[in-house]
Amino acid sequence: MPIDRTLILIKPDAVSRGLIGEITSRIERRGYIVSAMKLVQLDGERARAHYAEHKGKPFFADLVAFITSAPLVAMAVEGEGAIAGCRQIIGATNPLDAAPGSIRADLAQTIGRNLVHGSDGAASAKRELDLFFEDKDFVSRRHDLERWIKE
Ligand code: IDP
Ligand code: MG
Repeated sequence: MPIDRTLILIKPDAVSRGLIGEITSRIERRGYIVSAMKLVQLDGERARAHYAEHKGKPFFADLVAFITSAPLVAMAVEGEGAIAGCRQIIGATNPLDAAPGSIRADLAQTIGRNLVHGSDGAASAKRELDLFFEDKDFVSRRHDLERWIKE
């Protein structure tokens, strides 16, 4: 299993509900490592780039309006299988379909306010991380990562 690096966004609904700690905690307790992190409010251009795959869908305009409406937390998360693992922690897109114990099942009600974004594959993770972080933003946490994986 490779060491993945994935982009997690704690979306504006979660930030305004005071869930930065709750969501980060669930990811850290799984053993994944935060290697870059920032609080930022997106402009439309970066929001449209981030959600480019959804351009043309009926919810696209609302999605861009929402994700730019208030600050979000962006973080790079690393760990063995972390792309799929974070998607599991986050749960299915619609909270009503999400597995109990996942963030969306436990803390969200609707698809439009589902609290968290996690990259869905290696290519999208790289593309999305590049929208939020430069090389100099990443801090090596190799020793922490090795400890979690060995134990
Ligand atoms: P994901 O966040 O689980 O990867 P995607 O299909 O990539 O889900 O959709 C991106 C985001 O767009 C979702 O998290 C959700 O907030 C929003 N979204 C997706 N489908 C719908 C929909 O049918 N109606 C409203 N919003 C949607
Ligand atoms: Mg997605």
